[in-house]
Amino acid sequence: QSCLLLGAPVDSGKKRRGCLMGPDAYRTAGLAESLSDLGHDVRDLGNVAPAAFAPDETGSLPHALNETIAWTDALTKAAEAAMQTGLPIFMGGDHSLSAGTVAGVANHAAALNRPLFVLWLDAHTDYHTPHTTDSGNLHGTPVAYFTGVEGFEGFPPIQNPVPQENVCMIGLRSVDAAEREALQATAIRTHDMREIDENGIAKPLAAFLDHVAAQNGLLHVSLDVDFLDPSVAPAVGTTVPGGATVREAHLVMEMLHDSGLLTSLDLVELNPFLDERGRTAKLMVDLAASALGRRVFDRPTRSF
Ligand code: DIR
Ligand code: MN
Ligand code: MN
Ligand code: MN
Repeated sequence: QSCLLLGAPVDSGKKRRGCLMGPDAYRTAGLAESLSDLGHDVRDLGNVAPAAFAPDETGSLPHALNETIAWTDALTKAAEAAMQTGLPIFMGGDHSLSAGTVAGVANHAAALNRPLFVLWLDAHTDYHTPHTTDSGNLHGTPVAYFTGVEGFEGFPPIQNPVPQENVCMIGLRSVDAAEREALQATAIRTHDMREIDENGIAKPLAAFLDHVAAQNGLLHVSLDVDFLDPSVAPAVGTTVPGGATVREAHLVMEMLHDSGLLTSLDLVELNPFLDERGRTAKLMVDLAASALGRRVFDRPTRSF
């Protein structure tokens, strides 16, 4: 498989800085080498740059709106172009980058006349709009943007909104009141950590993957570092206790590989400034490797 690495050093989606160092942390942790070792053809296309933007006033709400819009514009185009030539892996950068990557991937899927599905692995639902956010942090808004919710004035108009029923969220444990209320009126598939505790993580994922396969869909996966438990992945500004274990996360990635459905991947919210000697960066690299075929033993058939 042809894997394309694109750096997206987006740091405008929240006030705490450091995610701009993410792409270089993934490079340092050996992402390209890990995927090459699996037999993939890997090309690092360097970092995407935002379109020109008017400077944001400090203290404006939402935070850094113009800069985030400029990133959304640039990443939409970069993602759509990259989809023509391989499986893009977007090395973030905070989660506001997914407004652009998913919009671009959705344009590509529409051109192929195939449906796009999104797997959202996150403690958070990121379903705010710029009008409902309490924090003013736009990294809490990308899912609303790419599913076509109104309230994103100034952003590139979404050309191909992802249907609600094509979005599956796993790992949820921090949902703001406005998000919960809005989400409950949607067909988005939400799986909180309690459900994972009760039934395991394979069950909801297998059901979603079967659905994607039945629809001949493309599958974009957005992996937020805070999907993981902070004890194993401390390098993120919005840690929430009670997250996925190392094995739960690898199982998700291994099942994704077995499914053969993955067509694009975001690695988001890594803040290397908060890391412990690169351990979170290395875990994220290992998870990406599992998604691209690293395994202990082959499995003859899907065993879930
Ligand atoms: C929170 C945090 N819901 C907000 N969102 C995060 O600021 O709107 N998403 N951290 O990953
Ligand atoms: Mn997120
Ligand atoms: Mn879209
Ligand atoms: Mn999160």
